[in-house]
Amino acid sequence: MPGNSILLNKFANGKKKFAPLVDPDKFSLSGIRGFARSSEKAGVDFIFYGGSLVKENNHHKYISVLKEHCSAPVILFPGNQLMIAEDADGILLLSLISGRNAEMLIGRHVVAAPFLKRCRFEILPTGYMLIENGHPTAVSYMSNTTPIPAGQDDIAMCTAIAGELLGLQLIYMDAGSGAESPVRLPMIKKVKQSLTIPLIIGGGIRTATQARDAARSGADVVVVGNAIEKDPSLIHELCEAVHSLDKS
Ligand code: 1GP
Repeated sequence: MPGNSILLNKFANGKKKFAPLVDPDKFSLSGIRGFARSSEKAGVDFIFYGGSLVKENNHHKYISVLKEHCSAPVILFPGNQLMIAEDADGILLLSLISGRNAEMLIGRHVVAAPFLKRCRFEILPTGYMLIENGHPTAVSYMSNTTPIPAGQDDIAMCTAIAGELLGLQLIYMDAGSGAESPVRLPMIKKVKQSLTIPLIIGGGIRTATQARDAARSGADVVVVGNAIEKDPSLIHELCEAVHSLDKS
């Protein structure tokens, strides 16, 4: 486990958290600025930064703008090793434990390891689990892996437990960007009950009700990307919906 665990402690502080996801390819520089300002105003807990296929290499500039206008830590959610940007506060070092593609379980990590070792940011070892949602997503195609079937809660639970036993520090269950439907609530509940490490949920969440339900079912962190890209004003209500559970 990395020595410096300020971010990890923040993930594990027992409070419900909201993280908007920025796919840098989908934002102009002024769009990123607006996004950062809205995130600051809404009081988001983290900004996740990345995507399964990022074509531009403007990370230095974009992350500086995010950090200039928002105090929330910026955490890389990398699709590949080209997305390692030192300006971030941390990186989800993803091992795709729902799949059986050795490259995604360990191969890419070997290539990235010497660079990661030199980076000053915090490394968050994360068990990444793709959950099927009705149609193929960019991430299942790009990772060449089959997601866990939507109704197979026991497989999801056992995969998450295996991830924790292997020493991973976070579990991220993702229905995939733009998923038709989010991860089902009974699956979130079952996985959460079996874990002692924080659970991140994302993919296909579009409304405040869906965000609140995911958090209420056990998500420690709720992640939303697409819906905010389409309607940036949503960031406030999504964040408020997740945070409201700590007040009730
Ligand atoms: C994708 O979990 C994230 O990896 C967010 O998904 O873009 O569908 O919100 P959306």
